[in-house]
This record gives sequence, C-alpha cells and structure tokens, in this order.
Amino acid sequence: MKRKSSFSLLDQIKRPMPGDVGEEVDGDKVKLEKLWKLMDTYEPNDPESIQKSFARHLEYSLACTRFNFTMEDAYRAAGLVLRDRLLESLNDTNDYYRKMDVKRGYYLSAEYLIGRHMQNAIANLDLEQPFKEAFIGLGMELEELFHEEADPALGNGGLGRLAACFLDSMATLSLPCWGYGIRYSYGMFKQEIQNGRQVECPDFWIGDGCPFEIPRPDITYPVRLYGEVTHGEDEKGNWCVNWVGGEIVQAMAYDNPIPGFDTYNTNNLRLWRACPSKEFDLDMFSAAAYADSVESRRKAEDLSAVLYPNDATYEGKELRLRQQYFFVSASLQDLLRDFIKRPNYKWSELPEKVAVQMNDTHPTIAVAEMMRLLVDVMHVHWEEAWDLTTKCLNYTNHTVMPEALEKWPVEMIERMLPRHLQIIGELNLRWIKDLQKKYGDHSPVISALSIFEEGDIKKIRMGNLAIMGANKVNGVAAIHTEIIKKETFPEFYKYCCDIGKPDKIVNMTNGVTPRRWVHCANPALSAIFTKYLGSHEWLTDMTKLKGMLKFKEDSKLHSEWMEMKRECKAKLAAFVKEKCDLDIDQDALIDIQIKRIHEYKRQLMNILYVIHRYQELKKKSPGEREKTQKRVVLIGGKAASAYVNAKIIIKLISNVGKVINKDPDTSKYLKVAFVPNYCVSAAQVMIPASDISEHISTAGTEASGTSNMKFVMNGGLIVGTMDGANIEIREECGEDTMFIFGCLEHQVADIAAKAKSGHYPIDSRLQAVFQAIRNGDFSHGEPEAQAEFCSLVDRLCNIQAAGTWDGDKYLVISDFPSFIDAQARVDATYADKAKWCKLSIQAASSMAKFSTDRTIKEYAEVIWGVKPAVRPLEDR
Ligand code: NBG
Repeated sequence: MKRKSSFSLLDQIKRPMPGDVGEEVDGDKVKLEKLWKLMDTYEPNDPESIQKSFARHLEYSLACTRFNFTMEDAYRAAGLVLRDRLLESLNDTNDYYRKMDVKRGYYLSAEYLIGRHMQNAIANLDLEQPFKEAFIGLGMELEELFHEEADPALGNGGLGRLAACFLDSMATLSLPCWGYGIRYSYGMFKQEIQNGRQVECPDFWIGDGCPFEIPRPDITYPVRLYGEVTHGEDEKGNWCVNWVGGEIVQAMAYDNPIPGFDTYNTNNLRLWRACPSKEFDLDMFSAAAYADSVESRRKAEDLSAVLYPNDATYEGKELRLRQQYFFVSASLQDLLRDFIKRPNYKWSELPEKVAVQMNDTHPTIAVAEMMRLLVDVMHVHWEEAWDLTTKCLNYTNHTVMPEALEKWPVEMIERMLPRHLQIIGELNLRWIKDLQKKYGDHSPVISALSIFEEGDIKKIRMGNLAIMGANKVNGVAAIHTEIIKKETFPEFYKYCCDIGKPDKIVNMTNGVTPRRWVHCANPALSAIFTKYLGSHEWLTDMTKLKGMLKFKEDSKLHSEWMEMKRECKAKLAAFVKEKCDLDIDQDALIDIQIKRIHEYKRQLMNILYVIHRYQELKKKSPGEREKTQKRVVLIGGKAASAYVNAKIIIKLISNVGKVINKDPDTSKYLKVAFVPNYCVSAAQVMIPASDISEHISTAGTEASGTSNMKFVMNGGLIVGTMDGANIEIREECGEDTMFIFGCLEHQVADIAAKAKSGHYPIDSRLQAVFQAIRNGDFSHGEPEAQAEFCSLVDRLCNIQAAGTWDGDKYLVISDFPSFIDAQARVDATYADKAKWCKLSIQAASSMAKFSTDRTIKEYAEVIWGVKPAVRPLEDR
C-alpha cells in the first residue's frame, strides 16, 4: 500500500493543477489537458447508463462472470455505481469550498451510528426513479439489494445516531461541515438472544469491504503515544519542548461521502484507521526479533479495532483513551493542515475559518491537543494559542448520568500523553489563579472547577477541561440544558454569570433527519405528504407539514393514513415473524419500546405493566376479554455487556413473553416479545408501524431522546414522562397527542429519598405483579432466573437492608399507578378510530422543530458561525 510515513503538518502535496500548466513542457501540457478533458464529465444518470455502469462494476471491479454472481455481488456493484456519483459530487464540493474560502465546521465524534448507506444515498442523490427502472430492467428489486448491506454500526445509541442525522442535515443545508471519527473494524456487537438471554457476537461489519468508503492511503498522520518530554532549541535557537520516543501509530483516512438532499453538495465523514508506522525497526530486525517487530505493528492496528459497547457509562479502559487521542490528533492535524494551505494564512484568522464541535467528553482531549499543535508544532505563543483554542472549540453534553462524564487517572495521562499533562497542568494553574482572584483563595468553587480531582487516585475531569476550553457549551433539550446549569455544572454556570457570559451555555434541542426517518423508512407516508402538499418541499422544510393540519378530519386522508399504517404493520409482522418466530395480529394496537436497556429508561416498569395487564385479562370472562383492546408489546435494545441488571431485565421480558404468548385465554389479546439486535435498520421497520411508543424515563434522567421524535414523525403517539424532548414534542403537537404520566423533575429528589429509606407505599396492583414474579410464574423452572428476578423486585422494594442499596432509584414504584392510568387512556382513545387518526395526523404534521435541519441551522448560526455554500451545478 502506498503510504506516506510521517506526514508533517507543513508538508504540502504538490500535484499538477489546472493553474500550473504553464510550467509544464508543451508535450506534457497537451497530455494533461487530454486527461483533464477525459475526467471532466459526470457519469450519466439515465436508467440505461446506470445498467451499463452496474454491469461494468460487476464484471471488472468484482471479477464476476455472467453465471456466478450473488445478490451480495449485485449489491456491491450497485454500491460502486453510487460511489462513482458520490465521488464526483464530493470532489467538486470540496473544490468549491476551497475556492470560496469558507469557514468550516468540524464535528468530532467517537461514534456515528450511520445505518445502511444505499437507500439513503439514492434518495439524496435524487436517483430513486432511474435506479428503480434500471434494476427492474435487469430483473432485480432495489429493496432486495438494500437488505444485502450490513448496518455500519459505529455507535452505541442516541449520541451516535444523532451524529449521523447531523451529517445528513449539514450536507442538505449545504454547510461546509465535515465529520471526523474512528473507522472501527468491529462496530456495536450483534445481540443474539439465547434462552432469553443476551449473547454478544462480534460485528465485523466491513466484511469484504464497504463499497461506499474511499480509502485514502495518501492521507495519513503520525500519532504519538507514550514517550517523554525533553527541552531543547529549535532551528532558530528558541527554547522549545519536544515530545519524543514512545510509539507512533499512523492514522489513515477513509472517506465516506455524505450527499445532501436537494442540493449538489456532498460532504465528507472522514474516519481514521490505525495502521503501523511504515518503517520496520531495523535494530529489532538484526537482533532477530522479527516476530516482536511484527507483533508491535499488529498491536498498532488494534487501536481502531473495536467500538466500546457502552452507553452513558464510564469505561475506564486505557485503550479507550488511546482511541480518543488517536482520532482527535489525526483530525486536528488534518483540519489545521487544511487551514495553512490557504494562501497567506494568519493564525489570528483561525476562528474565522474553523469551528470544532466536541461530541460529548470523548473527544475533549482536543483542548490540550490543539494547544500542543499550536504551541509546540506551530510555535504560536501560549496566550494567543489559548485564545484561538477557546474560540474554535465547542462542547456538547449528552447526559446527566455523572458516571458518563469521563475522568482519567492522572497517572495514565502522564504515561500516555506526557506533554498533554504538562499543558493541562499549566492551563489549570492559570485557571485557578483567575478563580482565586475572583472568589478568594479557599472558596469551595475552586475545587469544583479545577480540572484535577483530588482523592486516592488523582484524576483529570474531562468535563471541566471541555467547558474551560469551549467557546459554547450546549445541552440537547430545554430541560436538559437547565439541568446542566443547575446540577451538572452549577459552579461553572455561576462563574459564567459572574463574568457576564451566561450565554456560554446554550440549548440546542436535538432532532432527526426526515430523509431517513420518514422518506426512506416510510415511503407510503412520504407519498401522502407529497401528494397532499403538492411537492416534496416538506422534506427540506418541515414547517410545510403544517399544511396537512387542515386535512386532519378529512375522511379520504383518514383512509389513506390508516392504509399506510396497515402497510407498515404488515412489514413489521413479517419482521417479527422472522426475528422472533411470533405471529402478531395486525389489527392490534402496536406498542413499542426500543432503546438501550438501562434502569433509568425503565423497560422494567414497562414489563411489570405487561404482567399487570395479563393478570387483569386472566381475571376477565371470555366475553369481557372480547371487549378489551388487543395489544402487541415489542421491546428491544442492547445492554452494555457488563450491565448485570439490564441483562436480567432482558431475560425477564423474554420469559414473560414465553408465558403470555402461549396462554390460550389471553394470547389473542396480549402478546409481548423481546426483539433481538435492535439497530438502525430494525428501527426503520419498527418505528413506522407503531401506534404507541414508550419514552418513560424518570423525569430528569433522559437528556433528550431522539426515537421519540422518529415515532411521532411517523404518526405514532407517545406514552411518556415529562422528560427530555418529550416536553417540547408535547408543546409542539398538543397535549392531547401525548399520554403523560409520572412525577415531575422537581419532585424526584424527595421521592427518591423516601424510596431509599424504605418508606414507600406500594400500589396493590404492583404488589400482585411482584407476587407473581416471586411465585416463580415467569421463571420456567430455572432457579437462576428466579433468583435474578426476585433480586430485581427486592431491590425496588428495598427489602434487604433499607438504605444500603439505591433501592428504587428510578421511582418505578412511585410512578407505576399513573403509568397504568396513562395506558388506560391510550386504550380508551384508540377505541375511537377517527379520533386516533386525527391525533396521529396532527402530531406528525407538527414536528418541524425536530428536524435536524432546524437543529443544525441553530448550531451553525449560534455556535459555529458557518454559512451555507451552495455549490452551483456546472454544466459538464
Ligand atoms: C444520549 C442521551 C439521549 C440523547 C442522545 C443524543 C449518550 C451519552 N447520551 O437522551 O442519553 O438523545 O444522547 O443527544 O449517549
């Protein structure tokens, strides 16, 4: 593989460019012009040309013959056909941004839950019609090809999926913004369910290669780890710091074109893969330590091998910090290199040309790395470098779970990133001096705001480092941003107010892209919107959906809307049959909860309610049962591999399903299943089919949630708490569209204290549920499962030793009665089909605020100062 081994930041590639021709000798000029001419056309997009290019890739790129290609080959060849078109657009967009010398935004994220590329790329490139025709003409269904694609699952959950939706909106809004991340060879694990339990299987998503990515062996950067810091003089005789020794890993770029919808702009998601540095250690060679040398090269590759499968929890693995520094360093080197390629650049102009967003604490070592690159490598003065850093960087907080605010042992940073520890130490010294001046030498504010946490193991708080180094800090929903100010970083917020900058902390309510989550996931609904509104403009301007409201009582729309739901439910039924071997009644109310399994998200409360519903049904006579609302409850999500309680909850759900689904008295009226391996493509099938979805976190625990938005955009209604973005969705769609229950955020502390001390009345209906569990009704004679289920219940009831456990930390017991009430309101409302349909239309049509187009516009205007740069179509 061709690879530059150590890419200095100041090293610029010299390639012949059209402007350079004068320097070529005449013969070369003619040849180059011929080449440019040959390269100066776009691939045609009519069905026949698509067919030809498909055949060419099948035969020449994949070496297939007429008789031996599989559907997977066909998918791959179709992917390459698309990639050709994406590349044209990506290259021209980059040239255009360069020509216009625009300010750029860079999104640094350790996770991108991209989901399948193909369908989305076809839609965004506006190639749906010719592609469909081309493949029908060849006797193939596009849908079948879509299913061949492995889900690139380079993320855990909401945070990674949000990053992917953001990329779609950045491109659609023609904003010059790129994403940077890690090209993990193994993404999020595949979840298998064996005997009701989660089993994690490795996901080698790359398989034989992803046809949508572009490996860039010519774009690599060295990243140093470990080693030591020495002092010396540079070539001009100035005192300087050198970080030497240790290991060098090469970061190699893989580009993933991100096409915008209804624009000619295509942006880039650049993912870094760790490769060994090129040179073999020759000393090792001669010492006959060949195997060691190979081994150390192989180790370098481990760095980008696997995504940590944790969601909102701190994972104290050294490898994780190495991954973070690896991708941050490569990304900052890359973007700074782009900056200094501009003619006559001045460092003072950096904030006018560069805005960086740090997605959660994962990339926040960027604060120290930016300082290192500016001060040590570029020789910018410390004060100026700090000024530039704090103007360019921004930080998003995604969770109120304190364990997710990363902290690294000082000892670890000292070993791995010795220069960064010095930089952080110096930054902290200056910071503390400033605080002492303001608040006095011994104010408690100082220890809270210090980057260092004292204790047996001294730690570096990445949250504090991020806030200090950021121009803006943001939360992801209104309630969450207020919690950040009040609870997560109160001292910091006070400091901002004291220095007259309260708006350093801003709110950026999350969103989702309607291209993937309505148009691709639910083509029938997309067609309804386009038909009633007279164009597909709503796909780039969701406020246009308000135009649907005047039809919300229209009986013709009602019948089309219900037909759309039926179609989605039929797809869901086939999916559930395949994944769970369960037949579901398509006339039943479909009730879905899909998200990571976590105690705060309260899947436990959901399954306890299902047991209650089952008990009520059992009490009824057959005649009475006939009158009850049929329901199918589907729950899906992955549990972090070390999260014991979450895994028990999965087992409980599976076991409850086994009992209920087989009970001849009730199975017609109630079914429940745990759907394995929840992922983006499963979501695209499940979400459009829901009538009701559950977003039932304890108030104040879910930062925002984004699947709530996807469900409502697809005409589903929500059972929810006053938490995260539920609150804002309700404001937009109307109180009647949401079934709200549970205590409010300001009530939580008191109730939790009571729960902890054990003084807690338990509703008799919940007691009956607990009793059934304790009786072993759901244990299937498995003693281990029975003990686990009882441990869950005991914990909620604080049975063993009040005060020694967290007990019912997430207030399941306290919120349970009002949860039952909310579910009863769902049934009653659903009984009136016309009313339900009206509410469904009303909600789906009021979701403009939750398009990531709105979110990203706000980021671009308020945080980044980045403006759209719409690439005009050149006539080629
Ligand atoms: C998650 C929150 C969600 C939120 C997404 C996107 C993490 C650390 N946080 O509530 O739990 O919707 O981020 O902001 O994954």
